[in-house]
Amino acid sequence: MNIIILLLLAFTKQCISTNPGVKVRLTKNGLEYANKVAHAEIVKQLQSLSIPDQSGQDGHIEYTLNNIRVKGVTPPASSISLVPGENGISWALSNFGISISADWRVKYEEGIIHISTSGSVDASVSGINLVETASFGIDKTGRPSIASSGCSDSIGGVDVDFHGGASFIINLFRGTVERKIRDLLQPEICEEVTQIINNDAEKSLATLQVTVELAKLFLADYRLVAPPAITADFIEILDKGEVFWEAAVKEAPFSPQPLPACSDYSRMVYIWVTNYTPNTFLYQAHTNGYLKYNVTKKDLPDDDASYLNTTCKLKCIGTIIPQIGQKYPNSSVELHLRSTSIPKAVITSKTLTVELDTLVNMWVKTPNNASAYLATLNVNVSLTVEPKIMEEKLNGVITNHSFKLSVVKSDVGKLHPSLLNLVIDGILTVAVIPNLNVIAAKGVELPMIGGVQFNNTFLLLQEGYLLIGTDLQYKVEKNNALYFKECVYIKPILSFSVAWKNDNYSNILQDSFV
Ligand SMILES: *[C@@H]1O[C@H](CO)[C@@H](O)[C@H](O)[C@H]1NC(C)=O
Ligand SMILES: *[C@@H]1O[C@H](CO)[C@@H](O)[C@H](O)[C@H]1NC(C)=O
Ligand SMILES: *[C@@H]1O[C@H](CO)[C@@H](O)[C@H](O)[C@H]1NC(C)=O
Ligand SMILES: *[C@@H]1O[C@H](CO)[C@@H](O)[C@H](O)[C@H]1NC(C)=O
Ligand SMILES: *[C@@H]1O[C@H](CO)[C@@H](O)[C@H](O)[C@H]1NC(C)=O
Ligand SMILES: *[C@@H]1O[C@H](CO)[C@@H](O)[C@H](O)[C@H]1NC(C)=O
Ligand SMILES: *[C@@H]1O[C@H](CO)[C@@H](O)[C@H](O)[C@H]1NC(C)=O
Ligand SMILES: CC(=O)N[C@H]1CO[C@H](CO)[C@@H](O)[C@@H]1O
Repeated sequence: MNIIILLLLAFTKQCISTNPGVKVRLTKNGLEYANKVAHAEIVKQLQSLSIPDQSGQDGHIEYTLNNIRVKGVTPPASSISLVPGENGISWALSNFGISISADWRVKYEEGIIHISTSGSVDASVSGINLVETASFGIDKTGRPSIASSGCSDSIGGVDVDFHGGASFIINLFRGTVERKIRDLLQPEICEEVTQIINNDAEKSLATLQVTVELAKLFLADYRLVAPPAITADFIEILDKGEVFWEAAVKEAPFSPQPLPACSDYSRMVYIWVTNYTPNTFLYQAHTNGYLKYNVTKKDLPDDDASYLNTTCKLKCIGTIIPQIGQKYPNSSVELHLRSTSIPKAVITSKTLTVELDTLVNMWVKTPNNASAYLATLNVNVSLTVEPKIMEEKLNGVITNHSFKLSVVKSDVGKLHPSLLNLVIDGILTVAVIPNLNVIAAKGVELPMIGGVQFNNTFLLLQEGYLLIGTDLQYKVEKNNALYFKECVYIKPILSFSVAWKNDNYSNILQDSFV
């Protein structure tokens, strides 16, 4: 269930547009898988259940209950279903049972009467059933909200058997005690569960992290643009999916296009990433002057270390464009690139390309460390990117490129376009693209929780968006239990068992003793 809750952590600001930049769909298959994982985790946690000592006082009666041992647990059967009418999900647990034994001591003091008696007790509760429905909404901050919209429970049987002390008296009233426990426990279960959903679960959703920092300068906004939508077949989370400049958060002047309907439910999870997300990144990067890059000899791989030299035996700028080599021997060329217009990511059913118009200033650094201006070019580049899913991240590799260039200005005479093309192609191939690929290979996190792996994953290019479909595989690692400790849906069932620490249950015990 954590998977569901944290899927909500997916990609938002005050919702200007209702079209999402990123959409996440969790299908019935996904829900069933989440239920399976949650159930296995419940069983595991119930096996190591411990209940702390209890004590209390009521008027003249003082009691303690210690050394509480869990003797047996019947884990509940569990199922999760979608409830479109309540815009929620419903969780059903059935046939949960627990038996404990403990030592008890009761003191009664009134005036000159002092009675102290002690013994042990065996108690069991069986056939506990629970159906809880929780509805989803959206809060003012764009985070999902949750509220209980229905709960019912029943208890099959209660069995108590006291030994030692004045047990023979108490046991005379066993039937009464058992009925009393059942009457007190039964409404408490739903009360407790409702409180967990309305308080704990809501609190944990209200503090969900909904923005993620990228490259220490950008902020990916994961807030919701609409309440989570629950249909008969899936849960859908609509995220803003916008990237901001962290130092000056400002809405991009364009909105996501609507996504076409999709009736594929075979995978557990589907994620749509529209071109809005990369385009808002490119918009912010350009308008905030981030798309600047100086290519110097430091950027060259060893094999091409002399490419920017003006003097060399074979192939370098100085031999490709002889007038540079002649005017500035033994020097090194630098290219200062910056974007001149907002770059665009274009997704079609065949390719993902990034169109980038740049201005390139060429400088030369002479042996006495002076800088001299060479020329200014317009270089408009188109990069073909192949998107990939690796280790649950979306990354890419630039597989092809093309560009158009024109000379804006030259201080080294007429520059021959075909030779310049050769130089720029060389710079792109040996310096710019390899460096971009290093960044692209790092990948971006998909709106998905930790602790799951993808299986049977596909990635599809469509007009205007990427579609990722995948099954999930819960990673069986020790510290994964952590995720489920946080899991609000596990709590209700555990609370049945550990509820004794709640004062209300102390009352039950007390009443039983009385
Ligand atoms: C590129 O080099 C120029 C001149 O040395 C410098 O002013 C500029 O800040 C550099 N730009 C980047 C992005 O390093
Ligand atoms: C290229 O220039 C650098 C100094 O800028 C020099 O160390 C290196 O030897 C040169 N490479 C070739 C092949 O001439
Ligand atoms: C370039 O460097 C070489 C080797 O250091 C030197 O022999 C040559 O004279 C230099 N050329 C000029 C024009 O400085
Ligand atoms: C060249 O200038 C840079 C700073 O512009 C400096 O860091 C470097 O040490 C200088 N190199 C030489 C050989 O003077
Ligand atoms: C790479 O781009 C060039 C120029 O646009 C094109 O002719 C070529 O077919 C492309 N190659 C591949 C493998 O797509
Ligand atoms: C590159 O794009 C700019 C607009 O960003 C345009 O003015 C220029 O003509 C283009 N240059 C080439 C060579 O296509
Ligand atoms: C991945 O999916 C295949 C095909 O459905 C299945 O056989 C395999 O068990 C799955 N792997 C894991 C680790 O779940
Ligand atoms: C019925 C009853 O006693 N309810 C109490 C349960 O415990 C909470 C706090 O522990 C009280 O606020 C309720 O009044």
